[in-house]
Amino acid sequence: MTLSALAIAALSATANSSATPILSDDFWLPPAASTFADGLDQMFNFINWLCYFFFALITVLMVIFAAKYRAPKGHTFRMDGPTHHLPMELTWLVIPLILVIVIFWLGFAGSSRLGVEGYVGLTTAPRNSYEITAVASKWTWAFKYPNGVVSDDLYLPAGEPIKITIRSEDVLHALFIPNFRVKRDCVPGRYGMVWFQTDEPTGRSRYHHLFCAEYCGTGHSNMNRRVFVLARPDFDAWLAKEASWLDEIPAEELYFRAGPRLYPRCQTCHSLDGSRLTGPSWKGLIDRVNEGSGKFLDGKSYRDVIGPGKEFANADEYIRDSILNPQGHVVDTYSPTGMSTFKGQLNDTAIEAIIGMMKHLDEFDPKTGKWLKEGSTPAAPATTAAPAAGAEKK
Ligand code: HEC
Ligand SMILES: [Cu+2]
Repeated sequence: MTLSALAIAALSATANSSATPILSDDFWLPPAASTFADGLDQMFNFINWLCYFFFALITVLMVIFAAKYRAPKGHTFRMDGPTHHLPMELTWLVIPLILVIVIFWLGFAGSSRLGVEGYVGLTTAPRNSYEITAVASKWTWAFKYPNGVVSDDLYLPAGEPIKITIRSEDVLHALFIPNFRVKRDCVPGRYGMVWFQTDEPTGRSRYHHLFCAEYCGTGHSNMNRRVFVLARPDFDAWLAKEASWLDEIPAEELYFRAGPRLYPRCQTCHSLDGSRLTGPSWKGLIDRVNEGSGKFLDGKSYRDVIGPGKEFANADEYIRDSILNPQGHVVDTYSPTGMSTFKGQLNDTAIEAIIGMMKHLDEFDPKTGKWLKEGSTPAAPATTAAPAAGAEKK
């Protein structure tokens, strides 16, 4: 699969076909969709116009003076010109000083009268904030909710402060939601935080853009996500549904109903058609494992670790371990740091669904991971990413 085909496949796999992004018709800035966005925009505009003003003033005066005081032919320079002009020096000291103090004060402390939130306010989340954790990894986001739900897209309750704790599983990423005016680095080994409040629900038909704003490798652009803002009751319904969607699927339907919804999390690195991406293709994986023919970086073969009485009794156990503990046995010719663990993100049922999908790979579209027999059963599986699930029964 070429990179662009991969990108398109990844996009179509995560996009809720009908939802459209909320964009701006303003030349300068994206829509202001959080409570402090307007104040920050005013601040931005103030500094911006201040710069234009002084740029124009200085340039115009420079041109005028250059013309007016240009040296005529044969001019000899006077060396006894004025060296000081106190009122003028005070003017160009005091005016910029006042401006810089105003900019610093508004930027640091903010002003409730002007509706500008400063650095202090932006970095102190209200106590009653709704808390979500955003985990960035190459090349996906996992948004974790208090009840254990993990979502690919970000769903938010409208009209209350939201605090997002940010961390990275591997390299430097950055969480950027332009419409909310929030952007924060995800530094490996550290926690970051943004908070904001957005009052207007988008519903499920429109969304705000969310980006990774730090170039983090070839799959960087696969980290675009959607932010849906729902009224509290709808949000609660979505959250409850997400918590149970896997459990509601009968075991024998798991691999084709849940598999394609989980596969987008693996898609940037694992193809289904045999092509080599960051990780080994899933095509033929089960055979490699069953025959024991594969090799690991440390020279051992699959035969050495998989089989009765060995480290893994069977293929399922090995694959499960590869997902929860990718560094345990690294596949030959691949990077030991190529995959981050899915511990805490995929439960046993989810892993069972993925293994089932690997075992029935011929039933899935090798490009998109869609189940090819869709429509042949009354219960059509969802093929979008997990979070779109809530949209179906509404
Ligand atoms: C960022 C890239 C990346 C993502 C995302 C990723 N993997 Fe991997 N995966 C790798 C790499 C690299 C390897 C080979 C190195 C190793 O074994 O750790 C690998 C190896 C594996 C293996 C062992 C394959 C073999 O041939 O023995 C399995 C199974 C696996 N991944 C499952 C998954 C599943 C399931 C997901 C999604 C839930 C996933 N991976 C997401 C990069 C990734
Ligand atoms: Cu990134």
